[in-house]
Amino acid sequence: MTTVQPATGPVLRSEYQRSIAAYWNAEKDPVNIKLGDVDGLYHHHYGLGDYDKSVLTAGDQAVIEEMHRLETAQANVLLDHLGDIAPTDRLMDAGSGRGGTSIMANHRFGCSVDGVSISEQQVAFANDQARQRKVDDKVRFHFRNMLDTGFDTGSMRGIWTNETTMYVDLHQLYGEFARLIQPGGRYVCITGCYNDVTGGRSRAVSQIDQHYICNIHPRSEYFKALGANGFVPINVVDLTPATIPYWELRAQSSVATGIEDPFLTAYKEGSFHYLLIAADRI
Ligand code: GPP
Ligand code: MG
Repeated sequence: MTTVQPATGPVLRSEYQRSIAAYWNAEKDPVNIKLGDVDGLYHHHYGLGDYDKSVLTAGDQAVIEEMHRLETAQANVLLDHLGDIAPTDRLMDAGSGRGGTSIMANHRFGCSVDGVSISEQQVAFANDQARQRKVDDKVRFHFRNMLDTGFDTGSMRGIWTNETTMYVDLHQLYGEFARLIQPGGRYVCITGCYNDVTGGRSRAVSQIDQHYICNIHPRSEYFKALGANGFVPINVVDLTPATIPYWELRAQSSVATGIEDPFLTAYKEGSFHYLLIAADRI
C-alpha cells in the first residue's frame, strides 16, 4: 500500500512519538487480536455494559465473544453522540488503531471516514480490513499525526478520539481539530482521565500510564483545552459505572494482561473516570 505524507513535515516529530509508534507497530496482544477475530472488527478500546454471567461457565471463547460484544457496544455509544451524519459527510478517527470504530461509522452513516495513526502497521492492517469489507472507497487510513494531519481546513463534519488523547497535548490537539471541523460540526471523545477532586495522579493511574507509555490528563484539562479552542460541550457522560463490569470480566479471562487491577482500583477508589465528552465547534 502507499501512504501519503502530509505536506507539513515528518509524521513522527519526537523521540516520544517514535517510541509510541514502535510500541503499536509491534503490538499483537491476544486481548485485541482474539476479540477482533470474532467478527473482523478490531478494537483498541475497552467495553461498556453488563456482561452475561453465564459466559463464566461456558468456556474461554464465550468470554472472548462477550468482551468483544462490550467493546463494540462502547464504539456504538461513541457514534450515538456524533449527531446527524449524512452519507456526504466526512469524519475523522484520530488515533484509528486497527480501524474498528471507523468501519462501524461508515456502516452506520454511509459517510467517508479518514483514520489517522502514527503506527504504519496499524494503518496497513486497517486498510486491509477496509478492502476486505469493500468499503475502501470511503474508509481510508493514513500514516499521519493527529496533531498536524495535513487535511484541508473545514473538511470534517466530525472527529472522534476513542481512548487516544492520553498520548498528546490537548491544546495542540484541539487547535488542529478546530481547524479541521466545520462550524456546527461535532467532536466526540471517550477517554480515561484522572480526578482533580481527589488530587493528583494516583498510584493506580501512574501504573496505567506506565503500562501504555501514555500521560493521562486530569479531567479539568479537557474542558480548558476545548473551551480555549472554540468547542462548546453539549454532553458529558461519566461512563465509569458502565465500564467496571468489562474490567471484572476481563480480569477473569484468559487474555488478561495484568492492567486489570490498576483499572479496577482507580475506578473504584474514584481517582480515575471513564468519560465521554461531546462538543460542538462554534
Ligand atoms: C488501548 O486499548 C487504549 C489505550 C492505550 C489508552 C489507554 C486508555 C485509557 C482509558 C487510559 P487496547 O485495546 O489496545 O488496550 P489493551 O491491549 O489493554 O486491550
Ligand atoms: Mg483491547
